[in-house]
Amino acid sequence: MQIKCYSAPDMRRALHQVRSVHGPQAIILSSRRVADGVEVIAADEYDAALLDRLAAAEGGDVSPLTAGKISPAVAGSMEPSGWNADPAIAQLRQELTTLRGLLEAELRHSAQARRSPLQARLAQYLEQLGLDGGLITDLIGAVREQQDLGVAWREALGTHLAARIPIADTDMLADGGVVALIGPTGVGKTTTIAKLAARFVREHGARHLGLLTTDNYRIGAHEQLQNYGRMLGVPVQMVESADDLRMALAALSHKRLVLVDTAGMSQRDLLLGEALGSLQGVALRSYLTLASNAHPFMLDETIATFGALPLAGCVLTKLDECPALGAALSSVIRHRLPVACITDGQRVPEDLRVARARDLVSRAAQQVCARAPHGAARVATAPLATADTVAAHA
Ligand SMILES: Nc1nc2c(ncn2[C@@H]2O[C@H](COP(=O)(O)OP(=O)(O)OP(=O)(O)O)[C@@H](O)[C@H]2O)c(=O)[nH]1
Ligand SMILES: [Mg+2]
Repeated sequence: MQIKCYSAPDMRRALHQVRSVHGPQAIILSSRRVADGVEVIAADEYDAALLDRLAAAEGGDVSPLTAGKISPAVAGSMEPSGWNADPAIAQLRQELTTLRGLLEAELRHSAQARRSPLQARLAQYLEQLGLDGGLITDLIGAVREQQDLGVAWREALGTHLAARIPIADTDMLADGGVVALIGPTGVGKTTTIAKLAARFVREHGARHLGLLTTDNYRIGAHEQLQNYGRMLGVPVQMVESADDLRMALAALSHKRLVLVDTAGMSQRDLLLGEALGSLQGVALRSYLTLASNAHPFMLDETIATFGALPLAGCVLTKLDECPALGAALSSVIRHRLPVACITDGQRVPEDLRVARARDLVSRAAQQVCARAPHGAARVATAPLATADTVAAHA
């Protein structure tokens, strides 16, 4: 059974597409309104099991809707209202959407497997990294035709994935100036500021560092940074407004580096972020802090929200708690957001590293290996996943 999804500005044009591919006997499995029109899922064969389930949910007979039988006038009534407002139908639609996803993935794999078994296996391994589908297709397209899976894997990761990861060309500490960490709640901003501060103090001394926090409206929130500041011998100043911040930065202008910690995401922080970005004559760089173990939707939404501000790059945190780094890598690649540094633990200042594409790739590869407890996957990925083999290829 061939199932395909069609998108068109309206139902009439969607059905035209369905008929031209599957013929007049095409079965319409579902239709729904989407942002830019309608989406229709159609099949070219009768699926008795599926229709039995529909019949059971309807409490009677359900005939397959065929594209040939649907007139343009009726097509309008198939838009998601009325008949499919029924919860049972809504549940079926949900199941069909899931089924569609599974079938599409399966079809993609089997089409690919027919074309090239090696590419199909490579795609399966790349999926285990957590990379998104578009990036996987891109990587597979870039790998040269060859017979050896190991060579293809190393080339896909060491050469092509590594080359696509944007890395910040500025050094958060060595370049000095004013560095602010912004981002959602609990992603590790304050801890990372403390790590950066401790590293800087170790290399340059406490007197060249300034510490500011905008996190002044949550009870006790600033104490976390105050404690770190005390340990390092650097006073922490709280600022309440953009004006405060401007004055504080003017007062700290003789410092080689000023680190600014902010509170978690809220409209207030965004406004403050805009104020940070609009400060003229200040060498300020804002870095978005992203928890690498966050859901891909969350990562995309965060980048979209904070991307409205001028960002110098991002910090990827919690790599130690991230089961598949590919999701975060896919997000920064898709949004072209350079990674400046990574954190992989709670220890201050040990668990902080300057970002390197090869290191990120080999961490991602090692996760695949670690997740394959034994058997074929482990055997296949173990020699591929070590930092040396991937890095050597880059
Ligand atoms: N495992 C792990 N935990 C981390 C890492 N970085 C920070 N954390 C922990 O994450 C928690 C939140 O860290 P914070 O630094 O307070 O996060 P924040 O972004 O400042 O949070 P808000 O100020 O509430 O927005 C703390 O328990 C940290 O110890 C990391 O790289 N790995
Ligand atoms: Mg904080």
